[in-house]
Amino acid sequence: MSKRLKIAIQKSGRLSKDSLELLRDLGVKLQIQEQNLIAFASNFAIDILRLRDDDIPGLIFDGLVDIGIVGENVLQEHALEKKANGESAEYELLKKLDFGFCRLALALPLSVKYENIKDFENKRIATSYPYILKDFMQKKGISYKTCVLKGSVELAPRANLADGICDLVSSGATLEANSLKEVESIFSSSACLIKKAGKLSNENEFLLNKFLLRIDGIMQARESKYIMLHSPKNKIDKIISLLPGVETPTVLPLAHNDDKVVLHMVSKENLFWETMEKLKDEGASSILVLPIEKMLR
Ligand code: PRT
Ligand code: ZN
Repeated sequence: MSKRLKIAIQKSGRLSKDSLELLRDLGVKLQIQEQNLIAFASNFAIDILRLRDDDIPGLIFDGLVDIGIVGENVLQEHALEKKANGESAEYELLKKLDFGFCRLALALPLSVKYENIKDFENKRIATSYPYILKDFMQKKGISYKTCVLKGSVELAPRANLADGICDLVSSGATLEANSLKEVESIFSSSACLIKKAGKLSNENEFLLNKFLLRIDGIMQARESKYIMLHSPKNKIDKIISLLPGVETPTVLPLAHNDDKVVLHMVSKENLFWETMEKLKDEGASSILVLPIEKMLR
């Protein structure tokens, strides 16, 4: 068993920046050399492998790296492919992360009328995700044909290669730019943290548990806000009731003002302008909403 924890992340692409940022937020100090596949942490026994995202699930299934950060779409596609080939694809999903959000969706040209999934019967669908598509269509009992493309899937209908597509969508701008409309979302995805099956060495298990606790703290902090405001003394309960997910606030006196107090509290949700306006209507003033960097309960 390796003494150093091997973590695989995407080298360059949509998940790279957030993956590196997560490692840095965890306190891992890294010197990245752009051309190097591997980076060593200076303050933990960790090696970071920087790879194509498509290579990460296989390395986890084969137990060659301990931990990986990859999109659930890529993970699921590779797991289904392995299973279709009669091989096992074992891993442990440790955590869904709060970046890389997208969905795999079926889309058709704007000019094509769509009622329900049966409209795809015997149609040809272009995709880079043939196994997730097959799994979905089998469950729906639809026969269809595929056109497997690694890129530029959205161009397939116009090039007469396919009737529709099954591709990743986040804002929908790419579909719109290609005169396509989303008609079914078949798989929701975000980046996730996965581990190879089986036990790690004691040292690595210890390090991983430490990181998992820290990730909880980071994710909770990202969702939470620190709120400070001045409240009329007789409106404290009303004001707290307007705030989402607030725990017991700290109440402090306000210098030279006996009618108002200062409230400090952590809200588990973001605070929208509408709520701030309601707080003001109830007499609150000097409302400050601050981001929280870390949280340990
Ligand atoms: O080089 P490597 O193989 O590592 O990277 P890659 O080119 O295969 O993947 P990359 O970096 O494009 O995406 C990595 C992961 O990011 C994906 O596997 C998803 O988990 C996630 N992700 C999140 C997305 C998107 N959002 C996304 N919008 N991946 C791709 N897209 C593409 C989509 O394919 C389409 O072309 O963006 C276009 C649609 O975006 P919208 O905003 O126009 O809808
Ligand atoms: Zn890829």
